[in-house]
Amino acid sequence: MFETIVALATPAAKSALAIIRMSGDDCFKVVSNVFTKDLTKEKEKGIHYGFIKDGDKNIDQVVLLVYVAPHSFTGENSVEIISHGSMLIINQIMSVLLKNGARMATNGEFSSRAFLNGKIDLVQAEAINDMINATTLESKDLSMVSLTGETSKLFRPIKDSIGEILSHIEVNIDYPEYEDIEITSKEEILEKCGKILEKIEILIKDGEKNRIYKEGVKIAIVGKPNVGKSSLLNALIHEDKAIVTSIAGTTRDVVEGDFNLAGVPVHLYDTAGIRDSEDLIEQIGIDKAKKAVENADLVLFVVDDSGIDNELYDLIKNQKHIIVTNKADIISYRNKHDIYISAKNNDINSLLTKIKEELNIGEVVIKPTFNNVRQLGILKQMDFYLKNAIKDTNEDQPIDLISVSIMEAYNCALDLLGENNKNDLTDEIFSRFCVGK
Ligand SMILES: Nc1nc2c(ncn2[C@@H]2O[C@H](COP(=O)(O)OP(=O)(O)O)[C@@H](O)[C@H]2O)c(=O)[nH]1
Ligand SMILES: [Mg+2]
Repeated sequence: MFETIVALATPAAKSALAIIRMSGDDCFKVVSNVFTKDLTKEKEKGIHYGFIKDGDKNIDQVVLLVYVAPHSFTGENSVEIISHGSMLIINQIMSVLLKNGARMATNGEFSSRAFLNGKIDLVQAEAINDMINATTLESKDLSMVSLTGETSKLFRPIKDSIGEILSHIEVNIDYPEYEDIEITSKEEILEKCGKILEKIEILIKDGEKNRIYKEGVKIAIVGKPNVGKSSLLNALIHEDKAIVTSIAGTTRDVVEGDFNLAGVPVHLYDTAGIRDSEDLIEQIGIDKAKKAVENADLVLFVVDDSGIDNELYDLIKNQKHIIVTNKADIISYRNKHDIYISAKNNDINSLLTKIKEELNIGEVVIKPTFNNVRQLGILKQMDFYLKNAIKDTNEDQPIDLISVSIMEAYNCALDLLGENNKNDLTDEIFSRFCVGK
């Protein structure tokens, strides 16, 4: 029995129309309490026009989209109320629905129900959330592939073949007197586990390549005061976000900005010139800058013709970094292998190319991949357990020990698609979704 849940699916802001979404066993009954027609008696479910009422009072003129289970996103009876997009109206409709038996949906509860009712698997559910949160087209397109179920389809045969090995091993354990079965099985285990491992490793490799489009990268800009760090941030994000002056110490706080680098969402941190300072406010900025640098995937170490600050360079030299010489427009000499830019003149293409090279950003290949942290983590665990199984088999360990590792790999496979302990696992995942999705 699923309670009837309700949420606003469109932004809580003034707009032409708003969509209030409902789902649950008693959904039609709840809506009928507040609608001009009794939906439970209507033969045609589809689209209905009428008024939402609080008692005798009309609240708004609306259109209802009525979905009958299992033909809805959640797999339950569902209604979408299309109302006028005023917050006053939306709040009134919501409160009259709550008064009549619905309750507010929690984050991701609609998707969670679709999952629990078997309409989508966990990878598809995650894809919906990833798609809503995508900030580049490439990242959205990658999620779209998973949303259609392509990614899960790719993985199911792998899961099934692990299950098959397990059932063969069961025969060996249950009938140990047939010694020749065990000998063939050992070879079989090695061959089959080897093949599966190969496939898993390809999935990990592809996923790692695409992960960057989902997660994005963090780049910190570091350098002495006045070398042009803020100018570089502004040039990269095409916006005058950080204040640029010729006064050293202008940037006190870390200024952040985003841009799209060939489909990869890049998050930039323009740091305060890191130097010893008596000024308390500046010192706080410097501490924050150091933190941003530690967390960065790449550091742009900006210099001008005043040379390198070695103390500062020591701070970042063990991290992935690029030394960038700025103010190329007023510097006449050139060292062959260095990167020269002019942030002020937006002449930064050589740096963009170098960043792509350092972070391995090429053309995105849109194909089914497991590319979020959870999915890749599980694939890596599977890789570990299968390698264990192969090692134990090679060392002639007892078959029941080998089967423990294979069983672990199988459990991981179930986790990946969300077929294990549905309830515990998903609460955590769906809580990251928006309300109304
Ligand atoms: N000639 C020249 N001046 C620049 C360039 N980039 C920045 N500047 C100047 O250098 C000064 C310091 O720039 P700013 O971006 O505030 O440096 P920050 O302290 O490192 O953030 C400003 O006067 C900028 O106009 C550049 O590419 N060429
Ligand atoms: Mg600055």
